Amino acid sequence: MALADIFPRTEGSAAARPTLTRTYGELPTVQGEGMVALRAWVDEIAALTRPARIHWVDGSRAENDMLLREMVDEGKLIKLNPEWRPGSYLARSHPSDVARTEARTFIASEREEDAGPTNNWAAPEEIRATITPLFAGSMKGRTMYVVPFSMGPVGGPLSHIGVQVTDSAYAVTSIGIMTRVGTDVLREIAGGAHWVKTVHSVGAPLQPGQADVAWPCNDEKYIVHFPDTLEVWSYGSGYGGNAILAKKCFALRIASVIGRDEGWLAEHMLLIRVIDPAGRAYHIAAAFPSACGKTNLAMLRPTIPGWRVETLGDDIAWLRPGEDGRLWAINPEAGFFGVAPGTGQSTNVTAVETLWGNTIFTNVALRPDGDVWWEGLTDEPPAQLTDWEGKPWTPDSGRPAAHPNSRFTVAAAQCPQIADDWDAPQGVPIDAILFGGRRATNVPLVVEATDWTHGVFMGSNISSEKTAAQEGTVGELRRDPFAMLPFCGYNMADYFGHWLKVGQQLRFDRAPRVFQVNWFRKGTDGRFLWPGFGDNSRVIDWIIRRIEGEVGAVESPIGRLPHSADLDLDGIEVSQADLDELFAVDAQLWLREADLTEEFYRTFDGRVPAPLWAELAALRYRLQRA
Ligand code: OXD
Ligand code: MN
Repeated sequence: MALADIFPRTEGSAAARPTLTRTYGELPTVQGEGMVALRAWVDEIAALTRPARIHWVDGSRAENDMLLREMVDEGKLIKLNPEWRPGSYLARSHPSDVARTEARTFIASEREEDAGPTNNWAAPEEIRATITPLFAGSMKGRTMYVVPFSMGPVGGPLSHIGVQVTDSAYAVTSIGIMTRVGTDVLREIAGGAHWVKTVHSVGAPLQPGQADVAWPCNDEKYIVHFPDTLEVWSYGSGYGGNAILAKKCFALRIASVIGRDEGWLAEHMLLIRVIDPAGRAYHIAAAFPSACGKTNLAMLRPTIPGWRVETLGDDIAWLRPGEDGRLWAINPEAGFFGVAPGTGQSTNVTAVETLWGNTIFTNVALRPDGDVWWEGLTDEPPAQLTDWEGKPWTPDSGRPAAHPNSRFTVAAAQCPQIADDWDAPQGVPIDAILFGGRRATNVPLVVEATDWTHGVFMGSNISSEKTAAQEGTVGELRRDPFAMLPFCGYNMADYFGHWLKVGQQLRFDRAPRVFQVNWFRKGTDGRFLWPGFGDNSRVIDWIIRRIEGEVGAVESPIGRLPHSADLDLDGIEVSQADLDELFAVDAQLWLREADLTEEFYRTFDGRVPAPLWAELAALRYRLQRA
């Protein structure tokens, strides 16, 4: 069935349909001045993209069920066997549309230097002239959905509102999981709340009578951010961050710009509450580049008796200095859009339990019994599967059954260890910030920054080995400052400066303590030195005892290290030799890292703040004397 036939009762047959855009269903009854501007904008986008009809999304369960049912009827979703996976669906994308496309992602700030050397810059007028003809008529034959959404609880003091227009029902149902969608948001808009404009088209108009495909998209892709007017325009892709514009486009790239102007931070961070055996609660925000275990840490099950972790968020945190001098954080999202491969019973049992039902899977493999599978879900693969491209698969096929970037989309509330108050509007006060990467060499298991500025210096230096083949070669690191390299909406050097400014808003004795962690250090024999996963709670235990002043630390040229006797290693075998290697600081190698930092800072044409250059000089001074 063509999408144009979705609503035959109200719209008449496709052949009889006039070319004029019609509105489907209830026009929102919400009144207020803000609605006038919203309607005018929706009309403007419709006049450009020429959809067959407009659907104002109300966020109701009935509406969601209807969209899912229709996508199943159209062959766009496969309904999974409800006996194994109730309320769950599998989508298979076009093989050319499987990930965020960083090379096609642009920051169109008025001035090139405001995008900085780590972003693709485009002149706003030029890129508008390029993409406007692409959007012209791009929704023909399709429904244009208008999705009002809130990042953070609706009306909350740290929350922000956006509206996405999209011609993808798959995007609508994903946004429905990842954000708060619906009429409450319209009421905020009607009342005058500011909202961010986001426009999405898969770029696959349908001619009258033309059959639709399972995953419409276009070979040409543009994901364009206009930070000066707070807009996002995304064309050609239906996948993840390219299509759920609330996530990376709004909650990180655009929000980082809003945060710069308003004095807060939009970060690529998980958020957890850690509860010690005495019942004391601490909040930790942690930034790791993609594929470094953020979701695993967000859903940690401590191996030390008496400790508990409650999940607050797994990907994005918005942090704002409070009047009390502490840093307060919310997770602006309402769901998890996690990478499936590597998520399994032994690595992240909480995630596996979260996915019991009501989940949209994309590009994972299908089992003959109508359930899903991906590499790492179980140790033994099933004997037979249908792979992510719909082809028969056996363990001998010699290729992965699930795409390496296959995903699950599921409501945060479904996580068995979600904090009861995970969507409290005021958020939680942060006690510690962790920066991590995947480093086989050099970076110790944990290092504490001496103060906020040193912590910002550490954050600006996060890096990860690109592949296993390159591990151990200092020169072949991918720098990913604050894990924000693909997500910072403005010049990263200015962003470092903004971090320093936010620090000045905090009371010196209430600012979060900053730590660098590395679960991935290897010995000279290539073995991981640290067991990781649930045992990372042992590092968190040390961090919390540092915060409480219960343990001392060893001063090193790169920061404060644990006395190895202070790490709780009860119940695990880590030899003294491995511990020594885990915390070894090789001054020569660190001096080479310092050279790389200098090289990196120099790419910003003098914009890196002086206090960070001073940190670099001090680091070199300490290393030369080590
Ligand atoms: C994500 C990412 O999808 O970081 O969260 O790529
Ligand atoms: Mn992420």
